[in-house]
Amino acid sequence: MKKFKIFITLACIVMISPMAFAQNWQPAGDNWIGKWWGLDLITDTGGFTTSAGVDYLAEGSGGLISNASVSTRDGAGKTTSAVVNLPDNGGSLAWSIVDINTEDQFNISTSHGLPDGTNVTWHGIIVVISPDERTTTMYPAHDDYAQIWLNGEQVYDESRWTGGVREFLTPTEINFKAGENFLHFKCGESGGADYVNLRFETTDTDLLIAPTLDNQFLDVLTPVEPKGKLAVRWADLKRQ
Ligand SMILES: [Ca+2]
Ligand SMILES: [Ca+2]
Repeated sequence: MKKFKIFITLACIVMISPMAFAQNWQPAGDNWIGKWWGLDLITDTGGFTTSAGVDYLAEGSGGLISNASVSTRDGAGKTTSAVVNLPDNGGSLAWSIVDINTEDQFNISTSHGLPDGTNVTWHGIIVVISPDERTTTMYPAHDDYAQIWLNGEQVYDESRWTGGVREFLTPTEINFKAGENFLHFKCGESGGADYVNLRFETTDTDLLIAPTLDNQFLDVLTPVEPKGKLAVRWADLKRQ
């Protein structure tokens, strides 16, 4: 009888929230986000003051994507095929699932296999699925200069490093739409420690974040056009 009740309860939960159970979403709340859809590091930037003023994504893709556009579904979708070609800043750069150690003061470097890079810039994208429209707070930690775009708009611009890998200077109010929200985090490093980190409000435990814990990114989303090219590319991504 007890087993039957558990079965019925689980069956009801699965029917009510199929998305929540279908994927191993990254947890939100007070968890620092460990998986990103990241670009290979931009190199030889000349330091964070310079790199903050350059849109490497637009420059390297001939305008196909940009800092702002990859914080939208359309632009994020194009990252699966857009080449970011920067001959003087690392060459032909590719996007992939990037794991950061959220306790490592050098996670910009170590997330891309370097011990301690200098004059590099990190780019990462996540999707946050919100059950409702809400105003909440994000807590970015970074070393050095961080810029963040959400749903096509820049929402953060802070040149000062924050003092530690899980320390923040400027908690920032943001608005989520119900459904998918795309966030792009860019961070320019000059020297010494280099880290990025982000979490939302501790009460935001109902947010769902991708890349998922099993390394799925855009292919976990409901395709706009099930038979369209984007959907095909997302499926291709899943197979890689
Ligand atoms: Ca630094
Ligand atoms: Ca460094």
